[in-house]
Amino acid sequence: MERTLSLIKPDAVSRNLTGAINSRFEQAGLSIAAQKRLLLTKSQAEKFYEVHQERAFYGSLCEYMSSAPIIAQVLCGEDAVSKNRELMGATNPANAEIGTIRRDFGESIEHNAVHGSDSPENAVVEIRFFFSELEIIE
Ligand code: IDP
Ligand code: MG
Repeated sequence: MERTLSLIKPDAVSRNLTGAINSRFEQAGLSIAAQKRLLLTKSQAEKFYEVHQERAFYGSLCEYMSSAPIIAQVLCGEDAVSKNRELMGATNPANAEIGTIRRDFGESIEHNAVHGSDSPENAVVEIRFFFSELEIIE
């Protein structure tokens, strides 16, 4: 069993797509081991995305991610990190394969519906950012 951090981003939460996105995870065999709705502060978003701080889109991304509620969740299952990345599709919805979450629900390269950890090592760090061990029930 592996864990990954998933975020349903403001664009998708505000369009009531949480259930539709969660059903993609569950149909693919990923369980939701923890889930909560939260509104990040700008500085929390900056901390979460600090690896991108040199990128041109960093300011806009952090502004966006703190603009409205998100859903944070821990997905759990075999190869959860790579399975979730496959379900998500490419960063830019326009380049994502048909049937992926970003292709079907993303609005733009920034407003692309979901975040998913990109490695098991980063998943541990990202899960710890949002959840205590007590909140994760596999
Ligand atoms: P990922 O989410 O597919 O791992 P990253 O390169 O880690 O993609 O970028 C993090 C997030 O930053 C993306 O999901 C997207 O919301 C945003 N982003 C990435 N590239 C751009 C860009 O060129 N313009 C605006 N936003 C971007
Ligand atoms: Mg990334």
